Amino acid sequence: MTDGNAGRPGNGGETHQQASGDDVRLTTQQGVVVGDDQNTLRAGERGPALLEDFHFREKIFHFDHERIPERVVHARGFGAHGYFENYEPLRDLTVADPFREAGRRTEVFVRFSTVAGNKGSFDLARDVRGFAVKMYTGEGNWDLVGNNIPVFFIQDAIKFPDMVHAAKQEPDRGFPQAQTAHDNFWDFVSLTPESTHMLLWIMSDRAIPRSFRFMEGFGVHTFRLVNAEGRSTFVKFHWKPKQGMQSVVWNEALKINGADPDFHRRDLWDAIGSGDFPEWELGMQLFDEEFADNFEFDILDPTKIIPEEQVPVRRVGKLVLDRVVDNFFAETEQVAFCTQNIIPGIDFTDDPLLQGRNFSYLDTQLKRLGSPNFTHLPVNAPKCPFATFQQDGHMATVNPTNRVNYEPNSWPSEIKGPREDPERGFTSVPETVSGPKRRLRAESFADHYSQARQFFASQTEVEQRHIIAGFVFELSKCERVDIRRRVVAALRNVDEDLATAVCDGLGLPDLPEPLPAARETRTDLPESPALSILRNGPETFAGRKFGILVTDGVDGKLISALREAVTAEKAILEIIAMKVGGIVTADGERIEADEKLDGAPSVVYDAVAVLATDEGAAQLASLPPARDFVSDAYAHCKFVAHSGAAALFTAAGLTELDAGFVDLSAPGTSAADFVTRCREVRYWTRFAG
Ligand code: HDE
Repeated sequence: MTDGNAGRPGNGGETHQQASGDDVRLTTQQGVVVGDDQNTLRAGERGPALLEDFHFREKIFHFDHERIPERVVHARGFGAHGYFENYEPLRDLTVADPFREAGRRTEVFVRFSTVAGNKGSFDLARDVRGFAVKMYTGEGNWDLVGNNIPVFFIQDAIKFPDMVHAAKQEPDRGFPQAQTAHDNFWDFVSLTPESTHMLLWIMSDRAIPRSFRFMEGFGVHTFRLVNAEGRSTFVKFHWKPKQGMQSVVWNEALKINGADPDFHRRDLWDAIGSGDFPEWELGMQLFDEEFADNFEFDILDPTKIIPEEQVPVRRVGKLVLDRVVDNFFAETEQVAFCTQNIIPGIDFTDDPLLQGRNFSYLDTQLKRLGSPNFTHLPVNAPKCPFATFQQDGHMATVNPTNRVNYEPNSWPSEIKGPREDPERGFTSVPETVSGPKRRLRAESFADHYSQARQFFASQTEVEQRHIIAGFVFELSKCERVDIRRRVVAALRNVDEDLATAVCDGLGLPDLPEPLPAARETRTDLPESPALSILRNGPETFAGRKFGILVTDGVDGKLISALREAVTAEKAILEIIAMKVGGIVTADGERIEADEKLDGAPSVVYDAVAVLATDEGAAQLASLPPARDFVSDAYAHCKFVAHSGAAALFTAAGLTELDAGFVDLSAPGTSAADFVTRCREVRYWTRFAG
């Protein structure tokens, strides 16, 4: 017999390929060949099931235990493998293994996630995205467990359970799912002024990214790099997407969640599968004690950034994701990130949030994965040599085979086992710490509004209006008027125009008095253009998705011209038709569709085209999904190419087409020029609020 179900986890518990072939027989987990997998063993034709049916019992037993607890936060995520490639040696700064030589590659596993939703929630929640990177370095695993937003809601880890409870479903009713648009969240944050800066970020387009590929990542806390002399340099880590930044608009997010709840994971899967490997550059903001002492805010405060204009981001290498997982559960679900996983050359700072995280992540893995041996799982195991005296425990698969399980010992060298190494081993920066033992929030953490103001001021007008709309949407879902008022009262400390616009959007009868502030808001912080997505918009349409809605009888040459232009731009093209079987062009050529119209609304594309005959357009005009296709494309400021679609536009109420609409059959227009315009991604001139 061949390897059957290949049910032989090796010593490392590696995943295995499901065997297949004509002579592969189904077995139990004990290797006994199964004779009948359709019927339970029973007494009599219609009688009761028998307890001795070991195959049935094993099968059901295993099924009953398939689930493990989902992560308490960041439950919904998607992972991929890749590598980090270092640009130049950073030996003056750090001894950390990945940064030692130019061109050095380190294997990585990355998991992106939303925070609040359960495992089965939709991808386009308004939420922070996790950006967790595990680097399997030559000197141990280094986990940089970051987010796509560089600040956080709270300054002390002791508030994390409250913050997360408030954000997630309300406990009596178990909803709302994956959204902060409810009373508990806004009640908590409006009583927690330190969250204000983060609120501006999550009400901005940063919280509704177009996909994981188009967002930045941040380590959030200040860390340290340590060189061979023991000199330490402060560092903040950034991930910069090579694809550029891009977000959806909120109305699109709402619709995408219905049309394709897996929008982000599908995007990553498809991009990697098609060989369009997403890339980010690792950036470092490097600074010393002197800068830290003179900076306007405390570098240990995780509700603050250091503007890039003040400390530039040095790009030190690139992250490439080039392999999807073989098995979602084994890799994406079982991967265990721990902020405490650092390597020689990198060290923590006393950021109180980071200190608390260092406790939480190890603890939570035991709950989730059920055993202290979760490091034996292939996705979690280091890829460098490792040797410990740790043993036993549930599901131990890395087991000592000789007599010695302690040190010091005096056994001969063949069996004495590993020893510590003061030269090469990890050592902490010998920072001097002293002070009275107290529960205290540092005075240097007390300014809660100045950087929120700076963030708002650094946005384009379009982005500012999105932020205002975000606040209005979420607060309109709060039942309690006093909570809405309290948020507006806090926003008055950020920016009067913002507060007034939100107040107006909520229809409050009067502007509430500002909340008392521990520190007066600084109005002198300069704008930081790096904080805006639109000011740093992509220069290319590469990696984006273009949808063409077509009908029978259209000019095949128009489709070919668009296909050519989109492919030349390294974007993806999909054909949408009334039937998935496709259409027949004027020349009699059959073109298969990728999607049927009502399964492919324009919200899942970055730009669209409608190519129809008069008859086809009249048919489309009678279909609600077709009318939505164009009216949504219009409302979401998309570029639209068209030919012969007038009847559809009229039916959708689009009587005056603006410059974002390009008639491909008009003289002087070309598919190539149109696709070049799509590099702007949206025709914001149309934006009416
Ligand atoms: Fe997390 N966080 N976190 N967090 N976090 C978890 O660990 C926690 C925070 C982040 O894809 C948990 O394995 C505390 C900041 C990511 O597997 C848990 C505090 C940042 C992921 C936990 C924070 C993050 C997590 C839940 C406040 C950005 C997903 C499951 C002190 C820098 C990792 C798990 C993955 C996951 C605790 C705040 C990022 C419970 C106590 C700030 C990306 O341990």
